[in-house]
Amino acid sequence: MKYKKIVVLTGAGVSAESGIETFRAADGLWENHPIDQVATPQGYARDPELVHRFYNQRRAGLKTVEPNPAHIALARLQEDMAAKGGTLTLVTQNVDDLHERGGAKDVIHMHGELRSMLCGACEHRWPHTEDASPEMACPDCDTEGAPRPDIVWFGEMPYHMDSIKRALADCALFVSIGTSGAVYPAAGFVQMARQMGKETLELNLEPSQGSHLFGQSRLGPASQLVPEWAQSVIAG
Ligand code: BV8
Repeated sequence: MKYKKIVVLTGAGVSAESGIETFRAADGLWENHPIDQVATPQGYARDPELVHRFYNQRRAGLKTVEPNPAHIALARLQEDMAAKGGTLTLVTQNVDDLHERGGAKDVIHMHGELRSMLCGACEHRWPHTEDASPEMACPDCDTEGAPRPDIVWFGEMPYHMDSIKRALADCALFVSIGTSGAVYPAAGFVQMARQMGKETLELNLEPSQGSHLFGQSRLGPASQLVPEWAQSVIAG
């Protein structure tokens, strides 16, 4: 096995062919909402009803989409590597559940998940797949209006950063798939990997903002590039 430990970072591009709109396709508007209205704590404080509606719509959308060959190939590679004593750590900026539904395990959702709610009062988290509203009470501390989408908004600290940094330090190869490299700290992982002497590969539809930082950059749709790459790793 050429690589015993691989870290993969995915972005909205890996779910695009499943029919989930990418973050930047709509030039700064996200399903017709300015980002600062729906993906910042200030936007939530200003209009919690609007923000809950925005996430309800995306959470409901999960029921209408399926994992694509890229999600499935990553899960298979993770399984194959584990069977040979290797590790594929899957870090995603996506808040959808397609990696899990494609078979991936221990997915690190650094920007949170649509299917989870977070209590703003007691920090309790719980699985939530239906609509949410500002009137909801926390099932743990009963505080009304405290539950919010378990999503990392702009200006908030992404989740699991310590585990991600440890995985990057331990890996032999860092692969970035379907991300524009526009949002930090995720966009900075390639720089961290390079500084630690890791091999780096980008699989993306078009050059990302960080393409020049990757040892290799392959352009094309994830549903084609990812299965091809995964096959080359298994055969390698
Ligand atoms: C932080 C959750 C610090 C929401 C998201 C000023 C003020 C405040 C902060 C900042 C600031 N300036 C900079 C920052 C930092 C900021 C940032 O990076 N801003 C950018 C815009 C400059 N980052 C943050 O705020 C982060 N937090 O810095 O905290 C801190 C420190 C101490 C203490 C407290 C805090 C938090 C960032 C997380 C924000 N939340 N999502 C939600 O999802 O509802 S980010 C959002 O962007 C999504 O998660 C998305 O995944 C992510 C990145 O976008 P991409 O996934 O890359 O998607 P995109 O559409 O951009 O690109 C898709 C790519 O796929 C394209 O390249 C396309 O070509 C390709 N593609 C398309 N189709 C295909 C394909 N590829 C292959 N196949 C295909 N078929």
